[in-house]
Amino acid sequence: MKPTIETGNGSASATFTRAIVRKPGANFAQGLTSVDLGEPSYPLMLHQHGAYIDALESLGLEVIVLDALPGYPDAHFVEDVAVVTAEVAVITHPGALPRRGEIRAMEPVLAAYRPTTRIEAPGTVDGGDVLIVGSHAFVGLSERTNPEGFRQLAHILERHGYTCDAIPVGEGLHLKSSVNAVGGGMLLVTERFANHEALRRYEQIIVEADEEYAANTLLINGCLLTPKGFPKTRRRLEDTGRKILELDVSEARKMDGGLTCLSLRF
Ligand code: CIR
Repeated sequence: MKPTIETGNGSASATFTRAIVRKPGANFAQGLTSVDLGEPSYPLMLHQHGAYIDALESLGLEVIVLDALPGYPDAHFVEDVAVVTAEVAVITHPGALPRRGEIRAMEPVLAAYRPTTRIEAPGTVDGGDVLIVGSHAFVGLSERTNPEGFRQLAHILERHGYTCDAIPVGEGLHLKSSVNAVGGGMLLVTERFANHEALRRYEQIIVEADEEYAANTLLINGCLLTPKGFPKTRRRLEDTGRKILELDVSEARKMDGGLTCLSLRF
């Protein structure tokens, strides 16, 4: 029987025991970004990344910290290179060409914990587009994840008892930029996704337009990690009764990243 599942990138276990993170490289500001929020600071990025690791450890996770990957300034956004469930680690074929080489460094790490399998070209998938809630996977179709990638991923996950839905992402980088699970079968969604057919059966907390970034909130072992600086969303999250940890991820945000993308949890 499949274990009770809250959510993940996702791992299908209710309780995460491990996370993989990668130290940001000194060249992290040369990564891909679509926003102009000022010059990223490497010392501050390292500090915020350290606080992120501390938060994961405080929630009982063993954190595997990989070294920065020379030549891959986005490689600390490890979520995009794999989809890890209780049964399998799917190594993705990232949608962005400059990030494709990151998978070579992640596959042997995950092979120590799970059987691995791969998304193959012409399929592309970024882990940031994959949200697993219970035994259901929502997969964003985005600039990074294409229909063929979805088809391959669904084929793999369905063999392990999951059902899958494809959801067009439209604007925004990934599905999880806009939709995340906050426990108890509840979703945190931006207004744009609130009425989406596939999401309607879930109770929803709707993030207000001026706090959209806070939709990238991460549920770990009953605690919600949420980005610092979004008071209205924080208050709504407090209503769930869950413990809240606020983390400043200003430097990851400058590079289109956030709380979910900085780790693989399983
Ligand atoms: C990229 O564009 O690929 C990186 N700069 C940001 C990736 C963020 N990943 C995520 O949200 N899962």
